Amino acid sequence: EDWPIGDKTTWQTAMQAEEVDPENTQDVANSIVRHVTTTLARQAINVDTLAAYQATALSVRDQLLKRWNETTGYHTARAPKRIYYLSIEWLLGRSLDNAVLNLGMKNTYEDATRKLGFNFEDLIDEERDAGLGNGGLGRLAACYIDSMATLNLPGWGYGLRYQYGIFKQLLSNSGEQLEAPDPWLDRESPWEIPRLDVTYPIRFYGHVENVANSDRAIWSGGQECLAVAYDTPIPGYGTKNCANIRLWKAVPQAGFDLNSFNAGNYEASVAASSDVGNITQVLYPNDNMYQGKLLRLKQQALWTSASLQDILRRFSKLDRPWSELPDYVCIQMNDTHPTLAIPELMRILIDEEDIPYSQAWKIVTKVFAYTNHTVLPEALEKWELSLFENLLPRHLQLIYKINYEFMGQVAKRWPGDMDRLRRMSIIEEGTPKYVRMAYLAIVGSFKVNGVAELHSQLLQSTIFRDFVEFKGRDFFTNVTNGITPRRWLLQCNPSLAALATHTLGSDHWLVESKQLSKLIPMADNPKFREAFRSIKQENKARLAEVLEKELGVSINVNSIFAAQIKRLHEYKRQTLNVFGIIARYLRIKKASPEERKKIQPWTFIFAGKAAPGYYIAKLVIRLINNVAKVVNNDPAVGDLLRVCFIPDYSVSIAEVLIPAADISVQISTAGTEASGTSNMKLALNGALLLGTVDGANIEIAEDSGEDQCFMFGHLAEQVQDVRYNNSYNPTSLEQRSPELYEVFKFIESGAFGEGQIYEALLKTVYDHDYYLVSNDFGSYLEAQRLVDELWGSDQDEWTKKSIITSFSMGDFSSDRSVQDYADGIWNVAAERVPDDQ
Ligand code: B1H
Repeated sequence: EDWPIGDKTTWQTAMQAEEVDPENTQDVANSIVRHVTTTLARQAINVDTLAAYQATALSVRDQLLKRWNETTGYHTARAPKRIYYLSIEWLLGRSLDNAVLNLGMKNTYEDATRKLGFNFEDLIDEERDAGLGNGGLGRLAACYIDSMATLNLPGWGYGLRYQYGIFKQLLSNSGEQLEAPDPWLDRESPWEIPRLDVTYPIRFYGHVENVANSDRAIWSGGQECLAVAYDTPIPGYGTKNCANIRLWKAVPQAGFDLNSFNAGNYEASVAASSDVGNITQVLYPNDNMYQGKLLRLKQQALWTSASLQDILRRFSKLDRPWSELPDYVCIQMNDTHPTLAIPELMRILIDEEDIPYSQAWKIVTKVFAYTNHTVLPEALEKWELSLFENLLPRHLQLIYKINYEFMGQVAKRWPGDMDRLRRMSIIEEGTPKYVRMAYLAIVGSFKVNGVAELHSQLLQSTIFRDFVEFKGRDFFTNVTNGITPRRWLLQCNPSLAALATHTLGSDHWLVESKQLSKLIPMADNPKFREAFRSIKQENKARLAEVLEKELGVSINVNSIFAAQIKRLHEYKRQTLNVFGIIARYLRIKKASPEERKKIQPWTFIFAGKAAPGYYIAKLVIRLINNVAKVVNNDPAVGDLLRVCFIPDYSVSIAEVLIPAADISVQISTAGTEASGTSNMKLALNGALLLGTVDGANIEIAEDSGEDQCFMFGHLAEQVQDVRYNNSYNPTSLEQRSPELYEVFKFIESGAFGEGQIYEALLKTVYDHDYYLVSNDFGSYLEAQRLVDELWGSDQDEWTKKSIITSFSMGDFSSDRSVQDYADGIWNVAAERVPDDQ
């Protein structure tokens, strides 16, 4: 075959000279030192740990790029159907350790860096987290791209390259959350490849002219800017395949205004261009909470338009008719944030490709699928119509048309049912009017899914009920979330991973996680139990050291480590946890020496951020920290109780915390947590579930067996009634829960700083108690009592349950989730790059 350019032998010899043998320490050292001397322009005498990290990361990046190129080349040649995962959040964390593990080069890199005078673990710690997400939704995208690469699926992610990720959380002396910017790109990221040549024009505002006798319109004027691509290669495990996340940065249109010599307004035009750069400045720090800000709508518009232009450019090169787009392209929408992609694809097909409306709609509705992540009403996106009309006039016009056609179909099916039309309309009538993004996403998609069994059921019986009647049951489906076992076992808990590999005689479980279940019988093997227990103990000791150093709290490593690590939100009920701690504290203080012997030692660990504008969530942080101060310094407590709030929770902190937990605290009000994923990570690392019957807790309890779990609280089906009673047949808090009443009186007495501070927080429980804190408090304490009993009476039995839990989690691998998507929704197949490629 032809060589595309220059002399083939010269090219190939040059490429071979660059080859690094993955087992050859000197090869790897050469590659690191080459970056020290050239890319970083330093001498050996001048290399500190940071520089060593940078050179090492650049060397690993070279390996990734080789695979990236091979994968891209192979997929371009094969032209398979591709999956595009659109997520406004990518919570990647660090990349170095994960990359060398997935490449199978960790040992070589450890050896090479040691020979160069560095400790690989120290280099890992130099990396800043890529915190381009809030919580579960953003981390899910990161796990899914890891699985797409590992499963050899031709998949790309698309998102935004925020200059500032999730804010840095600091704590004031009074225990309050403070927010500081996270300048994660200050020393540049070795993991991103700027593609300054891959840019697309984006338009905002302007006006629309309809073309007579055509569905077309011409949208012009307004403000134009550019989206520039930055790629992050994501290596699969045990394969050459490498996926890609393409993140967009907003920049001013080249030459726009700046080149006009006669404008006489040089400074104003420079200022106007910097305005555009604002668009991708910062991640919105809300989790499960919608905030209708214009800048966020601009982010969504830029991201969806650039991604679609990129996807369509790739499709165009195949030279296939537009009607075949759905045979080559599937777009998965991670929540409603990318829903603008639906009218944007319509706009491109109709206005730019001159395809009639009805034909365009047929194509569009075969391309998109939508994942819903929440039933909480305050999280459902609905944009004020006026905002839309101004910024995206053509898109609004198309949405009107889409809604008009849709309403016509509903009216035909249910003649005269005006209430149904009002309920199902994409446009919410009233003052002001809104665009309901979830409805637009449903109408424009071929499949909609929830993220755990219960959640998918609830979607169908509550917020999307009308749409189930209209679209039929098969239109809605479930794909239970998952987590990557590479990061969340192999990387974060290497000793446990090694024990699994050693006992199974193979590390195949890393790509076939169901294999882990073969280890369940080892729960009956005393030697294995001892090995498992000592690993947990080491992980606890490692965490205890961090807690003592960072928080100055003494830790009893033989206490029950109970972790509640997640965003602060009323529905997640960190309140239940902290009120339970206060009740325990009161009990310890009152206990006789005899009673005291029965109380087991606990260390309660919290970590998580509150949205900066979420007053109640911030009050909860303040309460936790002030309870910690009192409890941790009361000599009467002895070593029976500690409370730790670890500031600035992140993926890297999770990696230290999760392997050390004995108890996983998952206590959301039933029916509110769509899935949860920290529940899976903690269980995989052997923590027993203390949880409500909610989200994926239910499936975790099913798979590990109820015997292994401590479940409590009202069921989802009971919540409505209890809530109704709390509001309309109110009983006093004292009647609902005497234990909680006592806790409240104690808080109000000023035990944790002036009682008034917490008034607004306590009032939410006194009054409506929307999240059933008082209604579940008694059974929560009872569940804790059962934990105490097991821990105190039978450590061996505890370890058995821990082993069973851990190795029953095979089904919660994101490989299983992504394979479910590939088979049940995307209809895409693996395209593995051949080893000899
Ligand atoms: C989840 C969100 C979310 N659900 C709006 N919804 C956002 C909604 O910035 N916003 O506007 C941001 C995030 N996040 C979480 O998704 C669920 O609460 C978890 O239960 C679930 O495990 C996770 C992944 O599916």
